[in-house]
Amino acid sequence: MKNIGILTPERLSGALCYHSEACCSGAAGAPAEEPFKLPPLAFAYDALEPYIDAQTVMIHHDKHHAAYVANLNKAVTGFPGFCGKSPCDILRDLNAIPAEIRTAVINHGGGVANHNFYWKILGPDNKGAKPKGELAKAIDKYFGSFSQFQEQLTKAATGQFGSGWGWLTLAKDGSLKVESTGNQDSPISQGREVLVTIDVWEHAYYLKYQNRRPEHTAAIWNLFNWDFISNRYAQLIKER
Ligand code: MN3
Repeated sequence: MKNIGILTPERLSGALCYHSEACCSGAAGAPAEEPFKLPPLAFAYDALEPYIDAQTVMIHHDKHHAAYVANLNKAVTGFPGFCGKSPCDILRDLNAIPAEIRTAVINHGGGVANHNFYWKILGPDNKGAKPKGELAKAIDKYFGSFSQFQEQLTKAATGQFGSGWGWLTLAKDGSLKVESTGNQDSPISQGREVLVTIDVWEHAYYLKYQNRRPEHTAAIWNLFNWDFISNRYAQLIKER
């Protein structure tokens, strides 16, 4: 059984952790491009209506997500070794990050990786969709049923104090876990793979839901792309 930690999400399911391939090509060590890029959205701003409104999607992606990318590029400026690495690769080994920029890279790199993943698992027309195949079986095994899993993840996301994220993660031993993290911390840094996430920073829902976080965490279940998530899980366990 291979260690699941060696898999890169890019290999499994496309550019979950977007970075620039061209950044290493500058002369005399000067990067030709900044190492990290903002992945474009795969859908229109209004595609997630009525559950997430167009203005929220636009500001969330074009301003907040973009700012994490810009700030991550700024943080690593002058530090070699980031070129060609994805934010996920970097977050898997926090001790390898130079101490003086470690906090900035955890915060902004987490912001980049978490949002890259967030936009990947959401999409229109997923209302009523459910996990499929091996993932459906694993959810039943570890949580009892889909509805019990849904209840646990909703509770973890809603109950996260302050800003953060709710997650479904896959541990190295193959078990599934519902958890939450504060700020932009990623379960990737704890050796787990991420499968589902709910962003509970206020910027993710405030324009439409104001202080009503539970309404947002209930509505987002209409948007999860279970085909993508189930395929990703199947690939992750196949490679182990
Ligand atoms: Mn966010």
